[in-house]
This record gives sequence, C-alpha cells and structure tokens, in this order.
Amino acid sequence: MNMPLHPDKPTCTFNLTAQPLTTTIAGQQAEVLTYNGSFPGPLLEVQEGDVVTVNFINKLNEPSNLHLHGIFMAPEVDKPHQVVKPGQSLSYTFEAQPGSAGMYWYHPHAHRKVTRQLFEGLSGPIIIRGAVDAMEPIASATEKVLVLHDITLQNGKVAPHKGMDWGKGKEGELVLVNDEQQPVFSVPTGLLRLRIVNASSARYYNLQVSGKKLQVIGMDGGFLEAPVALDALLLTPGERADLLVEVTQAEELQLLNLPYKRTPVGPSTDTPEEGLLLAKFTVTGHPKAVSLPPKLVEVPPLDLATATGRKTITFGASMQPLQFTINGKLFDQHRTDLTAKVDTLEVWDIVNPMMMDHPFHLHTFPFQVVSINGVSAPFRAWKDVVNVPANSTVRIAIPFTTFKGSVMYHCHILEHEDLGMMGNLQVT
Ligand SMILES: [Cu+2]
Repeated sequence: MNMPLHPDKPTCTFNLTAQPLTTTIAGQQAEVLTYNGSFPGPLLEVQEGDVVTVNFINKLNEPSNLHLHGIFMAPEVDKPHQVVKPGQSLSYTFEAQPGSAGMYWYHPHAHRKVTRQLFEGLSGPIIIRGAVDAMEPIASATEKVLVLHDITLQNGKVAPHKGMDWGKGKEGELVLVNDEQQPVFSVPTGLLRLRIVNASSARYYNLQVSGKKLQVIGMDGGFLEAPVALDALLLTPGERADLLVEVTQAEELQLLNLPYKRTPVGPSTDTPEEGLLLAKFTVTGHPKAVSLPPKLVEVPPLDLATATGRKTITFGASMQPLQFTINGKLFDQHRTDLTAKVDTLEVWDIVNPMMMDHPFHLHTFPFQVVSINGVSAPFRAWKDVVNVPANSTVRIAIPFTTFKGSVMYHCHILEHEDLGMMGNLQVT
C-alpha cells in the first residue's frame, strides 16, 4: 500500500506549460524553451505537509513530461516513463512529506528528448519549507535561489548538439545564473543564504565565494545535522546546495566557478585557473554580527549490518554507435533491471571504470553516501545525486521505505542518459 494522501491538508496547485519563447539572453535574441514563458521556470514553493498538484501542459511540438527531481513521492506519481504528446497534459499530485524540507527542481524526463529540452531551457526550482526555515538565524537570512544553466546560442536559436557533445556532455558557451550572465545582486549585511541548483545538462560547477567559507546547511533534498564549512563545493548536474555565507560588512562578493576536470585525460575545462565569475553580490548596510545555527536536523546514521541487499552498478560505453550502458546494457523501459523489497536497507556500489566522471541519480528514494574509494563520506546527508569520479567506486546506502513501484536510476549527464545510461528498479 502506498501512503494515502490527506485531503484535509492544505493544497497547492501549479500549472506549468512548456512552450517556446523568443527572448533576449546575454544581449542576443534567441528562441528557447520555457515553462509559462519563464526562463528558467517559475519557483514552486510549498510547505511540508501540503498536498501539491502540478498540472503539466505540453505546448511544444514534440513529446515531453515533467520529473519533480528528488521529491519523495510514489513512483506511480513520478511516472517518468509516461510521455505527454503535444497539446496534451498530465497531473502530478503528491504530499510534501514531513521532514522533506529542501531544494528540488523540475525538468523533462521523456527518454531521448531530455538533453535537448533541458539544454534549450526547460527546468525550474522547487522549495519545500519546514521548521528549520522558520528557525533563527536562518529565518532572517537573505535568501537567493540560483539556477545554474549553460547554453550556446547560434543564429537566433539554441545551438545543436554535435557528435562529440554526446560523448563528453555539452557545456554551453554562456553560463547563466537564472536568466542572466554574471548578474549583480544587492544584499544587506547579515547571513546570505544561497540555494543553488545545477540545471546544466553536463557542466560541473566547483563553487566558491571569494574570501568566504561556504557553510553548507543542506544538500539535495535535506538539511545536514549542522553547518559544514568548505572552501569550495563541487555541484554536479542535478545536485542542489543550500549554503550560508557570513557577511558582516559592506563589501563585494563574487560567486566563482573554479576549474574542475571531469576527465583526468586531455583538456576538459574551459574555466580559467582563477575561476569564472558566475554572479556578484553587492553588500550594503552597517556592520553586523552574524551567527550560524549550531544544529539543524537529525540525519540518522544507517546501520549497514542490517542491509539485506547488495548490488553493483557498473558504468560503461561503446563506440560506433556511441552508446552508454549500465551493467553492460542499454536502457529499455520495458525491462526490469534490478529488484528490491520495500522496508529494507540496501548497499550499492556504483562502479565507474571509465576515464570520465558520471553523476549517479536514483529517483524516489534518498540515499546516504557511505564511502568514496573506501574513504568515508565527509559528512552525513540525504542525497539523490552523487558524483562517481573517473576510475572510482562510490558506496551508497538506500532505505527503501514507504513506496513500491518502478523507479529509474541513471547518469545525470543527460547526454549519457539519453544514449542509454539508465535502468529500471522494481521495488516490491
Ligand atoms: Cu554519464
């Protein structure tokens, strides 16, 4: 039995219409794809406990659908296999589960269409709010939602993918924050909360705020137990970060993308050594003392000794034609690749024997990263995407709770997903 919805709880309804739009991006006019004429799509904001309906309307000239990435919902509501033909619509109704406060996003998931539809502009942010958001000092922080998306424009359109782009994953020439190149935000002194979505099809962001520690308070779909201070944070496609920056005086801050090589061989990054400027924050106001929240939520450790299932997921590829595989197989939506039992804990090894990184994404069920090449994860967090570096193995632990059904797992470099690097898991 899947968890029933509670009709007595507050309800929220959103309509999202996928449609083309001619707009100006970085001074160039181009036809892009939008939700509701907005690039990126509008922020959907709900509270834990809300019953949420998202009505998706397809006004593109090809099939599409909607994936509410990372949200803990029944597989039959997520239904990424189901495509919506042009002119048709589909609804997604779910309860924003207690304890699921965090940053999520939405994007198309129609197989073999995902890369291009997302690269041309289809994505948008979702926030589920909970008790921690109402807690000081987080409640009074200045919050900015930043959707990172790259794009290449050419002759008034979004540039097409070429052969090599499908292998490496296309990185757009323009790196946009929301709909702008290098936007400048005016913010007051105090705590600055940055909620960042990597909505690029393939680009990794190695984020730094000049001269500041990033105080990570959440990753993907949930808060950490306490802030973790980092100099830089790698955000791979599909991942989200919830960061606090302590800004005690008027100054100018730069959000930078530092170089990161997705493959240890050959030239793989166009990012200058000193970093690429993504956005600026002009801070004004009187000097202000700030403090960090000492404690956020419980992220209970998982007892691996109780795990009843172990699996190995191995990435692979073949040339001519270029294809990407998991456990030697191309994606087939009619084939069940793996099975798991509800109310059990499983440990999976994600093995990447290739010379390039792949970010692994599992639908529906959040997991914890146990180790990377045998070294324990630096902090405990609920994740739905984890980077698996080249020639590496990442071990994750997944509690299969509440829901049964068919869920997908795939590489979140969308070119690889569209070329077959995806599988089906049946939870019974
Ligand atoms: Cu990949």
